[in-house]
Formats: sequence, structure tokens, C-alpha cells
Amino acid sequence: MNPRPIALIGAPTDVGASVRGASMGPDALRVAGIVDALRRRGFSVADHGNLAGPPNPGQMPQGGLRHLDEVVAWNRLVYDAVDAALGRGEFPLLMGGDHCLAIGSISAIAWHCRRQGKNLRVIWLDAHTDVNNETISPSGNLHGMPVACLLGLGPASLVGWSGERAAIGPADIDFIGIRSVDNEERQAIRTLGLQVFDMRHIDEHGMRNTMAEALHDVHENTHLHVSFDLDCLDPLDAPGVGTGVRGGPTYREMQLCMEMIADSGQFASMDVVEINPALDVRNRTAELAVEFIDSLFGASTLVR
Ligand code: 6HN
Ligand code: MN
Ligand code: MN
Ligand code: MN
Repeated sequence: MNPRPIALIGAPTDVGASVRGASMGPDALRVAGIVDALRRRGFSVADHGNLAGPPNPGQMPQGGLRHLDEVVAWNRLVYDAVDAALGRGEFPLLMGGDHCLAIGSISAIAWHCRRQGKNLRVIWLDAHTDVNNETISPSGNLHGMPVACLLGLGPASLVGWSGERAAIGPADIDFIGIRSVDNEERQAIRTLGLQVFDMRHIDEHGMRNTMAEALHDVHENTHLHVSFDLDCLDPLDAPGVGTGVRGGPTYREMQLCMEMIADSGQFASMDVVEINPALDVRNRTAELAVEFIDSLFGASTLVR
């Protein structure tokens, strides 16, 4: 086997959030040893450094959106970097930054999948569904809206980047670990018919059955993208996040989730977002992220 080279792309920004600090995520991942961990797995890794987008202007939302111009600018850079990595036949691994960056990353992936006749499937690991838009968001923060934008339902300047109005359809995304949804966001989830495996589902069915259900229709022609928001984890394990919510999956449940994604054999791109070193304890959250990334790339706790 000759695995695809991995392209690390740093996007050091927190323009999509109101809590500052996720901009330091890429370096926290580097300090936690992301490059060496992937090399130990046998991959060749190229760290392309950090993209240079606009600073965070620290403004209030306007028209229900905070920092729209800056979010567009950062996502343009992310789109181009992910597009270039895919064009070179590499595995793009986006290091955020806040979760608004998934708009550019997944739009670029959707464009490539369409060209190659691949079925894109997104696994969204998060405490939140991020399906707000400018009319229903209680915060105006664009990191709470990337899924809406990708479904073609966000502000015009963030929609349609993949060449179609919607980069993905409601059936192309599975949410894992959800436990915080805003009131009108809940209504949007119902209207769209989104597949949400919330914490109650994981409590009742276990992570094994949950992931088996989420991955049941993944096949050889599926491009599996993982969008990993570190606030999916319990804040007791991962304190370095800006919008932590109690009651996340355990360390073992999350390992199983990652190993089952790896076992599918279709894992082909990812985002690692929302690590906030300013709120972390001795880089614990970035180190945990590297452990889980290691599992996604094939490290297994199976001894047999
Ligand atoms: N994230 N639902 C809240 C909002 O402001 O829209 C929180 C969003 C958090 C977003 O963690 O990627
Ligand atoms: Mn998120
Ligand atoms: Mn989140
Ligand atoms: Mn599904």
C-alpha cells in the first residue's frame, strides 16, 4: 500500500467565534506532535504552514452575522489550499481555527468529489449541529452556521462555492455527539430531516451501534470527510474549547468512533477545529486531538 501524502494546512483564526483563542489551534497541534504521530503511522507529511488571512476585528454582528467579510476571506484561502492539496493527490488535513472554516474545506472537497464521481459523506463530530443561519442564530457567530452554508441555506457570499447551490445534501452528513441545539436550529434540523446521533442516542444504543448506523451505507466509492470539533468531547477531557458542553462521549467511546471510521477504509479528508489553547490546561486538548487523529489514521487499541 502506498498511502496518500498528508497535507497539513493551518488556518489560525477565530473570526467565526465570539470567544477568542481558537486562532492558536494550529500551533497547539504542532506542539502536541501531529507531524511525528502521522509519520510514525507511515505517512509522508507536508506541513504547509499557516494561511495568512485578515485579523479578527472584534466587532458586533451586523445583519445577524459577525465578521462576514473576514469569514469569507479566510474560507477563500482554505478553499484554495484544500483544492490544491486534492489536485496534488494529497490528503488535506485542515488545522483550525474555528469551525466556520469547514465551509471552504468541505466546499473544495465537494467540488472534487463531483468531478471524480465520488459520493461525499461528512461525519460531523461536535456538541453542536452548526446549522444556524443569519435569521435564526442567537449569537451571529459563523462557526455556528457552516452546515447551513454547505446545505445552501446561509448568507449568499458563503453559499454555492462547490459549483452547486448546495455542497452537500441533508442525507450526506451524519452528526455524532450532539447535545446543544438552539430552539430554531432544532426546527431547521427537523425540517431538513438531518441524521442527528445525539448523546441520548449514544447513551441508549452505545457508540458501536451508533457508528454502525452512521457508516452502514459507506461503500468503495464514498469519500469520507471527518469534521472534528473538539467540543464534541467532554470538557473534563478537553477543556481547551470556547463553547464546551458537559456530557460528551467518553475517551473510550470516542476512540471506538475513530477506529470504526478508520476501519471503513474510506476516510479521505478532515478538519480539526475549535481547539482553544488560551482556555486549555497544559495543551491537553491538542494532545487528545492528536491521539484521536492517530486512531483515525489507523492506530488501533485492538491487540488481536
Ligand atoms: N461551534 N449554537 C451556538 C451558536 O452560537 O450558534 C454555538 C455554536 C458553536 C459552534 O462550536 O463550532
Ligand atoms: Mn462546531
Ligand atoms: Mn461545537
Ligand atoms: Mn446517514
